[in-house]
Amino acid sequence: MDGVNTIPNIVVERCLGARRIAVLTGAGISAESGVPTFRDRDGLWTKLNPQELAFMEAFLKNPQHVWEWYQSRRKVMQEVKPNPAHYTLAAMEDFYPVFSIATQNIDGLHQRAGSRKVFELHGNIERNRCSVCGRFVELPDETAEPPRCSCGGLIRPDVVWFGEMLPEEALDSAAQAARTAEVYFSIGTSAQVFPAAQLPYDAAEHGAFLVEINAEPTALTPYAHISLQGKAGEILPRLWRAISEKAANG
Ligand code: BJW
Ligand code: ZN
Repeated sequence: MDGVNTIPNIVVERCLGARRIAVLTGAGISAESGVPTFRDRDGLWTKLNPQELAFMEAFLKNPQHVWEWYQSRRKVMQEVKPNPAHYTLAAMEDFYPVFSIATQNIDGLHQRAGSRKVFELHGNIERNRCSVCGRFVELPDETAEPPRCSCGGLIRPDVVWFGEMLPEEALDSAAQAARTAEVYFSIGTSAQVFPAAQLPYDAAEHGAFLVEINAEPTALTPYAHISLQGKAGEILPRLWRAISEKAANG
């Protein structure tokens, strides 16, 4: 089995003593569902150039190219299913009085696993909006090229590209959750993309016990109180089992 086998007692204790838990997730939590990550060994950005795909300038220069990439990723994301990491977080939400997930993922897998309080920091690939007036538009799955809005603007996926602001309400809610959490989890993110990557630091600065769960060390690792290295889909269920057993047996 990969990674840590035993969950350190301090993590179990801190989780048991907490009423407010907040979580940041990234591409790594969906990797075991079959959604590609961005920056690790087989990540998308090792094969594809983000400058050509994840900037508004790229979309305006070659809308068809960007549209086709998102259509192919939509197909992948519609076909995959949540994994034990998503389901564990959904179960935890039922246990804690205050529990929320800020996700950088656009795949909707947390909601499909049953999580209710999810702040989508980078949008959702299932939605489309006008790149000029912002109007949301429903489109058939097989739409082969980016249509035009009634205002003349090109329709784009409702995701956040580099240089764009994050949805204000989601970011504010995520920041508030980070500042008030007693335990903060950073799961499956390389912690390189801001402002999302700032959240765990803010949480720790405001007194949260910071736990990282990631397949490999990241820039955040030295700042985490505990860093659990391995697959989220294995570590999270193990952690939740340890918490539940301790809660039952004292
Ligand atoms: C596992 C695992 C398993 C694997 N279990 N773990 C210089 C120039 C231009 C901009 C900037 C700049 N310097 C800073 C900026 C700002 C920029 C930024 O931070 N850039 C950095 C890269 C330097 N940020 C922005 O531009 C943001 N907006 C912003 O700041 O607005 C203000 C502003 C306005 C004007 C000018 C400048 C600033 C927006 C960021 C938008 C990011 N968009 C993307 C694409 C979204 C849509 C899509 O998916 O197509 O979001 S990029 C991509 O990265 C995607 C992700 O959400 C995001 C984060 O990636 P994540 O989730 O961390 O994935 P990975 O792959 O990096 O890491 C996965 C980890 O999981 C790895 O560590 C694995 O080991 C691990 N793992 N399997 C556990 N089973
Ligand atoms: Zn429009």
